[in-house]
Amino acid sequence: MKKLLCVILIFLTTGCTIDYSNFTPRSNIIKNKDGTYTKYLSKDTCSTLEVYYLDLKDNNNETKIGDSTYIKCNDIDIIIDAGVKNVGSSTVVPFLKEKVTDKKIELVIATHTDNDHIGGFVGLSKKEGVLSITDFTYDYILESGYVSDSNVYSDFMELTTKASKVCNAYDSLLGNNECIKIFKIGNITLEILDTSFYNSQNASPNNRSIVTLLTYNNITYLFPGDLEDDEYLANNISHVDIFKASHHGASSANSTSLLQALTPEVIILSTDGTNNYDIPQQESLDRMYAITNQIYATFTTGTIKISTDGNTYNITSDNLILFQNSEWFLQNRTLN
Ligand SMILES: [Ca+2]
Repeated sequence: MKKLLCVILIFLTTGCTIDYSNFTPRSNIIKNKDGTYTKYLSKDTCSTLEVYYLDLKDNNNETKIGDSTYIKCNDIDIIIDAGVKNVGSSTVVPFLKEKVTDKKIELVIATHTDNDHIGGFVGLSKKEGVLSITDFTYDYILESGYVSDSNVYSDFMELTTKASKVCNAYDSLLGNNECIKIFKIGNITLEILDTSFYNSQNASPNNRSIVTLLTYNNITYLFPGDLEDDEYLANNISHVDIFKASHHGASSANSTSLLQALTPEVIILSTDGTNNYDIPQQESLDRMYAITNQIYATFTTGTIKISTDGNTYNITSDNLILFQNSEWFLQNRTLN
């Protein structure tokens, strides 16, 4: 009783000034029956969901191999990966400054620790990357949980402290620490899919990639990072409409089993055509063209935008050309 009187006295003497400015209603997070969590980034759906596959140009205007995908629905902004350090500063940061009008990125996903995925979060200096944009705030960061000994990884992890919450893939899949498995924007869902590797200490960084599936009514997009050993995923997934080829289209990923499970209508290759790995190789292209002819590569088209109202989708870019009709393909690959 004495304690209660003290609380009342403090309440009265401070003039009842309670600051609600940082108050986040708990009702936007739901615990599911299986122990996982769903978070509503917004209760409202947008009329048009926009997904951009960025052509990652450095400060010499040359495309570099890497991944960066930006998702927008009204004021909800999601970025998946940010390319290497240079393109993060030269391409991704200016792009986000233009697109993220409310200066708040609700969700950042770093699929795995390779430099061509997390370098751009750090940028050319730690003040010039995607996680250091002036006046921007970052609500939630999802990272793979793989502990790398690289400098870019330690710089990236240092910057994650800017976010309100940071979770790894394994905790998200299980609902540990109230980490989120399913993000919702109205009836749009972005779900983390199991790959069997999120808690595997022996798995490579590529296989530790966080895989996410974006669904807006009838239209689906898959973002697999650089996952290479895709048997588990292939056995647990069905058709998607738009598939960002895994590992930039490398033949070490994108198995026939996965492609046959997905039967994608559209495949996006986020690569540069000049890298030392010869990606995308003829072998993986043969597997992809056995499924679909609608394949586009960011380095031949420029940044690709695929927008949807949930029923149909629309693909645009500055130079939209099917990969098989591009100069690069005609000089370097064949349709078998
Ligand atoms: Ca926002």
